[in-house]
Amino acid sequence: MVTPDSAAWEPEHEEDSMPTPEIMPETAQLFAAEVLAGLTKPGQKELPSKYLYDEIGSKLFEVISALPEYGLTRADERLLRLNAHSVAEELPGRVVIAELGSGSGKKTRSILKAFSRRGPTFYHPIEISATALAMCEHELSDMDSVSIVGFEREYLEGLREVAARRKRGEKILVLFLGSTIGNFDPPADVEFLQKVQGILKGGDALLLGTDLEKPMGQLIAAYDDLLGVTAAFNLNLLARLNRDLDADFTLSQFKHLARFNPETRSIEMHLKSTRAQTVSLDGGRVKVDFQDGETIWTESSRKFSFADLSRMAETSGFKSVGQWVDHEWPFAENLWIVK
Ligand code: AVJ
Repeated sequence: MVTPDSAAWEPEHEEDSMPTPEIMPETAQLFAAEVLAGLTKPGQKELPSKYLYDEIGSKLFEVISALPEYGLTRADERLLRLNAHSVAEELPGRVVIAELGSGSGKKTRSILKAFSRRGPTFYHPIEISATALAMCEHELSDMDSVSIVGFEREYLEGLREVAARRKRGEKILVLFLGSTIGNFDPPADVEFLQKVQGILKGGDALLLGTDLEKPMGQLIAAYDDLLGVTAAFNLNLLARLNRDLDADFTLSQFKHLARFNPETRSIEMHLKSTRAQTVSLDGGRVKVDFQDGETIWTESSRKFSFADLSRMAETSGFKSVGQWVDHEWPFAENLWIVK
């Protein structure tokens, strides 16, 4: 794992013997700042969904992925398993693989396998969650012809690092799987893809996993499962603020809510305050008032149409060269090349 050169970051320790920190110092500052901004902003309170994935959240997401109601991860994995070779065929030559949000690393295996048949392969998972990064490095450590160098960074920062290390003649393939792009509300989705494109060069590629539109009932069931795992995943965000930001949320006074927003065609997760209450953060230095029934918006998960996908490729400077679709759980892998 590569860690930034920061004076605050115990430089006297060796990287290998160092315990994996939950969060880097500058990442921790951004975390506190973004949480505060989201909870004190006028109107709809919100928390960035990227903070759902601390150790407990990452593990709960693994469980969600195994639930019968939630077919997204299995569809993603199926598509990659069946089509990894077709993806590799589209990208001849030397290819370095960078992944935005490594997750557990499980679905990446088939892609790495397809590329490593050609020879030694470099893989750079980029993650702000130390837990997810460690899970991924562990999961893939048996792949002898794959060298893993992970970056505990924000996506774009990590990708810039990968691009800066590029050797002559190498192409970069960026994996952005699991429909994480659906968590970026328009126009942030296209703006993000434009930034990715801007870091890359002509001929580099993006493999983008996108969840497709499906009946609302199926979506509600997937994001409000009967066992309450998604509810726990969502509520854990408040537990995390209690742990990491010295907050005092009473978890029993917030309720998980999943609702479909037809305007944005996304499933939204909220945490609803079941009474009027005041919560303190930072050991009492910050107070946040909640009205009875007021919600914190914690995630949007957009469901895409094929028209959305072609428009997104076009406006972000990519050319689509392949698309693979799962029909059991409508989902698409899209292979785009930088124009
Ligand atoms: C991992 C971002 C794809 O949006 O479906 C699962 C996260 N949230 N259940 C999604 C999630 C609630 C998930 N992604």
